[in-house]
Amino acid sequence: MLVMGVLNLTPDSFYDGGRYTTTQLAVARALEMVEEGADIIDIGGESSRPGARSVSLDEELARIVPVVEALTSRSDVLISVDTTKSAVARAAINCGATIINDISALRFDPEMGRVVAQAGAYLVVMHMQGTPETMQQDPRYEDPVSEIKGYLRERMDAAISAGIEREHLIVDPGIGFGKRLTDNLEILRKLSEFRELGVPILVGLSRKSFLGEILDLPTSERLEGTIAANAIAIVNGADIIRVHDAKEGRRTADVAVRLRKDAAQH
Ligand code: 9MG
Repeated sequence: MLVMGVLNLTPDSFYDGGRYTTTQLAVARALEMVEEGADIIDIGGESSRPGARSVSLDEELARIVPVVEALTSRSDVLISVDTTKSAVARAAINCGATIINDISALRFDPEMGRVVAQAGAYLVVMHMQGTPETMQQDPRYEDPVSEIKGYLRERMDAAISAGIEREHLIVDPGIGFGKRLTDNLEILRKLSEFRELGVPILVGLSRKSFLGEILDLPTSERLEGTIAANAIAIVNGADIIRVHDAKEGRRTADVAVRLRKDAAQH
């Protein structure tokens, strides 16, 4: 069970945007999350929030590369880079990243599959209905879990055709990416069905708006909701949780994994 700590180097991400404005602040936060129990640091330079400003290649490189370089020189933690651009992925891999978290699942950049394959890196294949601009415009599913599984199977096949090893794939149902509250709840309830895909399952629930809808609280007040949802996700089969709060994520994971093992023995 792995904990992936979120590090957004963006001015406009929905929770931690604007906090890590220098390489020094960003690396300090990454090292703090490692101390708190994060196994992976997921570094992002472009917000995927609906309506977020798109970022040029040069700007994204300038945000990501110095932090990946500095973190690699200070820690052995696994580094993931949250990008849809193959040039950013290539540069990040060249300075030590081993996981590419591509929310478009290779749809936005035709070179991405080849770059990940040639480097022997890992790829997170996430489901999103549409694009970050359109995804929350009246999303609809007849059967969310089977439609999302079908999409993930198709994108896994695209990754394998590009030369990425099946063993290097991680799937993610993309909580909040083109989903209503009811869809997000159904995905969490039936998460174990994604086991059929035969690769690890990552979920990102941390402080997301579906928790705000349930609690009627802003992002700053969604930690307890995040902990509850992550515990359920782990009991239902998640292998990696993506969190802003690494200490709480680690403790949630340790308890939920123990509960999952205990339930399997009885
Ligand atoms: C970048 N990003 C924001 N939310 C995410 C989620 O749920 N999963 C993944 N893989 N990436 C995410």
